[in-house]
Amino acid sequence: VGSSYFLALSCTLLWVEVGAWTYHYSDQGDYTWEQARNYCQTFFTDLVAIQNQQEIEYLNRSLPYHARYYWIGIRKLGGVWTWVGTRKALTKEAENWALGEPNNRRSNQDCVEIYIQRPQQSGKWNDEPCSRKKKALCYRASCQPFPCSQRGECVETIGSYRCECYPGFHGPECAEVVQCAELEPKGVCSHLHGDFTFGSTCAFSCQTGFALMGPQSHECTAMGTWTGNTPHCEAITCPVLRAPDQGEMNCSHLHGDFTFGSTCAFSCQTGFVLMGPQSRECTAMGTWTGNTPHCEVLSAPDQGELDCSHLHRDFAFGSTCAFSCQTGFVLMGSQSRECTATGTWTGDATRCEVIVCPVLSAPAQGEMNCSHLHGDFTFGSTCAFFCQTGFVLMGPQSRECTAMGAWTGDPPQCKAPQVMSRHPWLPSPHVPTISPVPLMLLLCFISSCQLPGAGPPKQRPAELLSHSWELHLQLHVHLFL
Ligand SMILES: [Ca+2]
Repeated sequence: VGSSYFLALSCTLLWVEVGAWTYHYSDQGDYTWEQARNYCQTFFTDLVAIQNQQEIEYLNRSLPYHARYYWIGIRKLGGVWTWVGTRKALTKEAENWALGEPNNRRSNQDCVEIYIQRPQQSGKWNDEPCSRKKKALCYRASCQPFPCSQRGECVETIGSYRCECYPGFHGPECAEVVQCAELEPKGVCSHLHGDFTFGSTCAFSCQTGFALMGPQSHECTAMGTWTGNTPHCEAITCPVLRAPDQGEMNCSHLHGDFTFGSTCAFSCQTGFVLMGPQSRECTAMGTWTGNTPHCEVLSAPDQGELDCSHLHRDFAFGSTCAFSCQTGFVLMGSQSRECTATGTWTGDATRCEVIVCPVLSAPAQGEMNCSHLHGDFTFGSTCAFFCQTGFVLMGPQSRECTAMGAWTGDPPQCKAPQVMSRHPWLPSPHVPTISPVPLMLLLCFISSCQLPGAGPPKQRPAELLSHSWELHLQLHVHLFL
């Protein structure tokens, strides 16, 4: 340590230094306890705080004898002996009183001196009135303003200090951080003090189709271990599948039995046909694609027929089945299927779907009454039409959905009576009731004129009249056409 520092201060004080923590005492004058503390705080850190017996022995050996002895940093506060530097009460274990002290003579002994180089009880403490003048025994703290890397408690020792590191830190200055093992698999980590050290946290997640087993987040503890167990990802499982009755199942597993990525293929025994998907896959949701397949005997579809030819054995390898549908139905799926060498049928399931006609509606001022054989407005459906009272149906009374997907007849209409004047068998005021030709004929009949080859007239006038009426009607029809 520099001797210039010693020379600069030696005129006003004496000092004893061991390592970093130094003791100092006033050389020029004596002070009251308050003055002594002020002096110490001004030039050093504070009045000494005696921490152990070793320290006491050291001070008693190193400091010169002074008849009034030295003030130290203990004072009675609220009736309790207190270390003024830390404001902590003096503990029983730390007490170092001289024999018969503290005696509080005259009831005003509230400050503490230390006997140095005294014939008896040297190094011990005595309570004294605070107004007495003694030498100030100071110390300069060794702990820096931000000691121990701010990762520990700085403890003053004789001539030095020691760092009591907080959990997770070590080394003389607590500069070292407790290290944890690197994690595998690597998560998304954040590091407080360094890669995979105390305070580092790592979060884990799994790829699609995998579930994280164990805690999602891990922390490096002060012990250098990670919280929780090592996580791992497991493939998401799907329910276990079974082969269909009269069928077989063949699965391939990517990550584990019936887990994400597993695929199962289905087939049916000879003579049976697979209904449903040929294969299913376990998804990331833990569910299978498609529905449960099952095996069915190859049979004619509803409203259809099956015509099979067998090469070797009934419904065995080489068998071919052709499907057809009844009139009014259309074939959906495979028209023919063949039993292959692997025992499966080629093609897809066959069904017959009824032919659909356009939807009909009732005419205006009318009603419709339909009966459906296979489904609404499909092949075989018939619809009957009616008009409201006072209206007359024009067109067919009923229509039927044909196998061509079309309706018989044209759409009927309900007409009001006034627009019926042009009806052929009703007299109209605007049309002459008798035209010249029938009138002539009528006259001819009435006058008994004979047509060539005809016998004598037998008809009576009434019958003749009805004849003429018929003629008249026919003529009207011609006029309208
Ligand atoms: Ca005393």
